[in-house]
Amino acid sequence: MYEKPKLAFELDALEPHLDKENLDIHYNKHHTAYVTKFNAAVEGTEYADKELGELLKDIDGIEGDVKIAIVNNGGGAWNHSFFWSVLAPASESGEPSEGLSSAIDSAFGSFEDFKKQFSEAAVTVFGSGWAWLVKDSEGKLEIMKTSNQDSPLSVGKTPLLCLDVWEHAYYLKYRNLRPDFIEAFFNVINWGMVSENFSA
Ligand code: MN3
Repeated sequence: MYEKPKLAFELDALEPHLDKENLDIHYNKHHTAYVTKFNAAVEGTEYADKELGELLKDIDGIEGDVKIAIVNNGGGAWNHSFFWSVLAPASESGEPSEGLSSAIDSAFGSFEDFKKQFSEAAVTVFGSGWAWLVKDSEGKLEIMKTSNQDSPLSVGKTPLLCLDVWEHAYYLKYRNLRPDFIEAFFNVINWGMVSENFSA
């Protein structure tokens, strides 16, 4: 049984960058739906008591309809939980740790170059999906995009930061202006958590 984590901030705490109404629907409706459907799909199966992140890592060993449910609804449950964890009110956003900062510099050139490349990835996700900062098994950073609710865990990457660019993530406030949503997101990144993810 997967349980949706509580938000570490109030629904209006990311205003004006991420608005309360959209966050409310996103967290309380969309995320809840993924969790409910995932739990229903694995109930009574051998996967019911497995840790969701481990299921997504080992997805190649799973077959049939339950695999599709784990990828789509399990992925949706995990991705959103992770997304909330890397958000923070602008006043608590902080900065990347020294270690993460130098890894960003060596992978992308500078923080500004990283921001540009991450934003470009997020803008160019076609249809629904996510942009990610991940590290590979050797600790090297890269930016990747996934479609729908696919997880970097399923291709051996460790997520450090992500951005949901499904229209449901931003449409109430930003309408068709995904680039404005991406720019706003950079104000409410929980760099403390991203740095922890990097050094873990
Ligand atoms: Mn979403």
